[in-house]
Amino acid sequence: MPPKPVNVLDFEAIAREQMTPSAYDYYAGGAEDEVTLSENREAFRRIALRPRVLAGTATVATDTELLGLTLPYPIALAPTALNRLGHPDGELAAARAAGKAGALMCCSTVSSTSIEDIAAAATGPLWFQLYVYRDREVTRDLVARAEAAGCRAIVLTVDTPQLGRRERDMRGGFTLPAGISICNLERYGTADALRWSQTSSFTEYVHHLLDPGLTWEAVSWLRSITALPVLIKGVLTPEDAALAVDHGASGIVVSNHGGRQLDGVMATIDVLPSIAARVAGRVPMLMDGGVRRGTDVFKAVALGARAVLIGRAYLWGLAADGEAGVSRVLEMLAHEFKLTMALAGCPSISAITPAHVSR
Ligand code: FNR
Ligand code: LAC
Repeated sequence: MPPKPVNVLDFEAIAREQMTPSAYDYYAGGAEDEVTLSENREAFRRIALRPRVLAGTATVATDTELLGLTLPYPIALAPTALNRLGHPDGELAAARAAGKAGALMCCSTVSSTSIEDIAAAATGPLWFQLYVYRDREVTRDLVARAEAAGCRAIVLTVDTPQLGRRERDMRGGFTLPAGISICNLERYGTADALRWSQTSSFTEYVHHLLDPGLTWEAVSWLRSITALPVLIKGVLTPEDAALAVDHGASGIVVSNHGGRQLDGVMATIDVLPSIAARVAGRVPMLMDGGVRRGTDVFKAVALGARAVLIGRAYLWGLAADGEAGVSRVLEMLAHEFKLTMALAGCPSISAITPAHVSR
């Protein structure tokens, strides 16, 4: 590997050199003008820290409780499609790295490795991210398989009734390279998946297969077919957060899909406080979007997140150096977060409060 990466941004530079341009663009890109993609980062930069001193931080504890799990730190792997675009070991490398750290990995429906194979490689906790297919029997079976594989929660993504316009992918004609497929879906008849892999775009795949007309009914339906906790991913307003709680969600993921769906929405870290106020601790809240530094994790926790999910950050580690790269990214972020806690005067997670940031 080229020069030793010392932070997540270094990993992105290495990944960019090593990946094909179209795979890099699929990972890195956002929708349309990528306003939200850059806002997710900019918004973190606008928030300043308010450190307290002489707070006794010789030891700092980062362990975090989340829906029955004890995590080593409030950083988990976000569901991201097609990890084998980044590295031949794909999701298996990610699962092994997460497992070694005891970190939580949320597996994507549209992974390039089946949920069964990921679960066999995993030694840490897994969640399953669900896309609802037009065919509810396929969807029901996906949920049953996730349960059977040992996943501890279902994360229903609700911001993708259609795919956002990813113009980098349109320009680059993004398609699946030979040998990579959406493994979880293969057994239901490969026609659509095959057609996509040979000739058409990811947009077309989503358009053909995913249900574009979901309503809150889907949440009730999902809760009726599984005993696992259901989290709702893609909430950006207090109104929808309240509806999610009313419909029995066990948790909320404040997310704009990393700026890949509706361009022009607010940065997630900016909407977090108002959503936290409405949810008022009734269910745990997670957030994702733009997390590249331990200070970002700290800001998210200060503003009400129980944990953050990292998408591109781990994908850059994966693309640069497989399992070892994902491990390094987790270590870097965990180390930076712990250092931030020490320097900000917070010996434990519960000591981090909104008063530790200035907006
Ligand atoms: C995603 N994301 C995503 N979300 C989801 O619910 N299901 C999925 O299959 C995917 N796939 C996916 C692929 C790639 C390449 C990226 C970058 C993202 C969104 C992901 O879970 C998360 O919301 C964002 O990645 C968070 O932003 P950052 O951390 O990438 O800035
Ligand atoms: C994406 C979909 C798969 O963001 O969630 O590409």
